[in-house]
Amino acid sequence: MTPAALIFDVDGTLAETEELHRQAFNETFAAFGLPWRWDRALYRQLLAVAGGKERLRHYIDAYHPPAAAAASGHIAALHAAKTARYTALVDGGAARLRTGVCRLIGEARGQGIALAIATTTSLANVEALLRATLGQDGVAAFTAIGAGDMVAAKKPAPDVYGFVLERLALPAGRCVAFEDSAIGLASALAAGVPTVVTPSVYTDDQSFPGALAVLSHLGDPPAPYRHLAGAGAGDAMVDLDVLAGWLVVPG
Ligand code: XBP
Ligand code: MG
Repeated sequence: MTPAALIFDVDGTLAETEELHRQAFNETFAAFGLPWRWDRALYRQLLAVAGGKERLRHYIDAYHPPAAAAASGHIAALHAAKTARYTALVDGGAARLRTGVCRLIGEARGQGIALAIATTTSLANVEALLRATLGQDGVAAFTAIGAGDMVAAKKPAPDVYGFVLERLALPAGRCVAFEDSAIGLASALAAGVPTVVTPSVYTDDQSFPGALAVLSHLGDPPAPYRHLAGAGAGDAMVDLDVLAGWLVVPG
């Protein structure tokens, strides 16, 4: 069954953006005079909490960093400054789409298959990334965008997928989600959306039970994916025909 819509996670899935988020957080801490620095090992742990504001709150509560009391009342301001830094990095061309993403999005657009976004990151970040990588009409190519605080509970809760499915007016089982993390997979599966996982630099140590397929990336003709688990052992890239073969026709 050809999918009726493709729903993409953003960070780690469309592009390897987490190092840019980390850089934006650290530059913001320095600009606010906070003696905090998130190195890669710490950031890997902090990514267990989705959403920048939630991650900051968790860091303050769980790690008791210096100046936490003064900073706790300013999480919204810290996060707004971080978003401005992140979008400036992306506007400047610092992010590029992962292998196969542009090809699959182009194929879906060509065949009139709906595209959607389900992410915990802020809407401004999503729009900056889509514009920087797909061009000025990149945002308009997506029928539905679920982002940031549009829902009450972030991933791993299913809310953002529920939000997007409602706007697409499609049943979950006719769509395919693309995620890079265990919490993203949990969110999509809890909403009933079959999910392809392409682990990213910060999630390559996680496991993905219940995924339709786990692949190194979506693949392109000169760069076949590495099959990691589930469907797709004999294929080289994910396209609409391949996805149609993986989707179970509802009985
Ligand atoms: C990944 C995230 C995000 C970003 C930070 O989102 O957890 O929180 O790290 O984004 P996803 P904000 O994989 O769902 O795209 O600072 O804008 O919240
Ligand atoms: Mg992600």
